[in-house]
Amino acid sequence: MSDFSFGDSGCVDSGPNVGVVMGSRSDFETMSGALTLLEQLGIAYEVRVLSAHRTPQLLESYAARAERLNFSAIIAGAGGAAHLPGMLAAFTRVPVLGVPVQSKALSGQDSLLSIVQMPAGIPVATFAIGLAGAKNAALFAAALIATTNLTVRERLTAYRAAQTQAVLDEPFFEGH
Ligand code: RP5
Repeated sequence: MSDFSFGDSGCVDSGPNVGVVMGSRSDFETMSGALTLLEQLGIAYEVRVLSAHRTPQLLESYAARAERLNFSAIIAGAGGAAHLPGMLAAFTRVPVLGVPVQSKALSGQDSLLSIVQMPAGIPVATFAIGLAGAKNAALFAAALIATTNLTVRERLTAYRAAQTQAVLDEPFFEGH
């Protein structure tokens, strides 16, 4: 299949810590924002294309696998009638971080509302539409891992410090 369907990153600890899933190959450009950050922070992940609509059985077995492997989080991106994050959350207690992918028909409003409006009982943490959401989902997964992993904590702190410094280094700050 595709080069990103079953990929694992080479990262710190043994085995993937985070699952990154998307409803279609067409979501990859958006979800690559999460992959880049996970790599930058040295967090092991695996990537799969799974669909609530097209591969429902695979979705169920993947949720069980995530629990068996004790993933810290699943980042799930989908567009349109985006049931993937909610269905995954229904099948596993692993925290699901939902990324609404920008759809053509409704610019991602449909994706956002179908991910964020979970009825009480099965939560999905929902992020911004598109690339910003994918990046922030990865940073949020890092923050979850950082509660118990000192290495990731230090990397996340350094990432944020570098981001702050980049703003302070802007020439617009001269004379302030
Ligand atoms: C969703 O349908 C996917 O997450 C994707 O964002 C959207 C369109 O999928 P394709 O028709 O491009 O495969 O399930």
